[in-house]
Amino acid sequence: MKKDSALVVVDMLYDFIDGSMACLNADNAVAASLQWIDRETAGAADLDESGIHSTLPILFVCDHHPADHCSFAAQGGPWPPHCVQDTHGGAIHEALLPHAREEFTFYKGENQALEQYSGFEGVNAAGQTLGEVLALMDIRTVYVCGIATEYCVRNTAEDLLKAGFRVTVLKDCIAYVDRNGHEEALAAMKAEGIRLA
Ligand code: VGL
Ligand code: ZN
Repeated sequence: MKKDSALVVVDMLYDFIDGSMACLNADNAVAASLQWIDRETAGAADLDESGIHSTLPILFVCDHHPADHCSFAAQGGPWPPHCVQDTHGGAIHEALLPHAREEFTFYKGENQALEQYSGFEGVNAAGQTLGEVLALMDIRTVYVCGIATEYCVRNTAEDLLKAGFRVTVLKDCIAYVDRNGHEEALAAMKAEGIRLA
């Protein structure tokens, strides 16, 4: 793994895995993401004292909605309630959690009145955006895994590409709402210049 690479894990949160919006392939995507991380960091003598890899920064995007978010059906939106702040459904899957650190965790969808599928402008506890933190670390190549292909994975990958990053979506490490939608989103991303690996 080159020094200028990072992994962005999008919405690997319980509501998208086995909760109110459980997505297809979610269990496989979690397992495959862990395998990818293990493979890419194998042999790298880069664990800091808290067991975090310094040569492969892993950044997490988290849907993080207020209970009356505009995207929920009760407010006329398309989705059931999901990823409500401070609920289990909004928590990162426990198998991935050891890789998460606060300054690399970015929240989106916090504004009641705003749908936000892209993690690019998600903010961490210090108020920095994902885009800012990647730029500060001189990251040029971003690998993306997570949920859902058609929504947050696609929007995040596209915004990263627009911002000038080389972007690779890990196609075995993503889960989706609908299989056809997943295939269409992959084809569209590929046509736009996002790599699939
Ligand atoms: C997402 C629908 C609603 C996603 C988030 O993570 O793709 N999809 N909120
Ligand atoms: Zn959402």
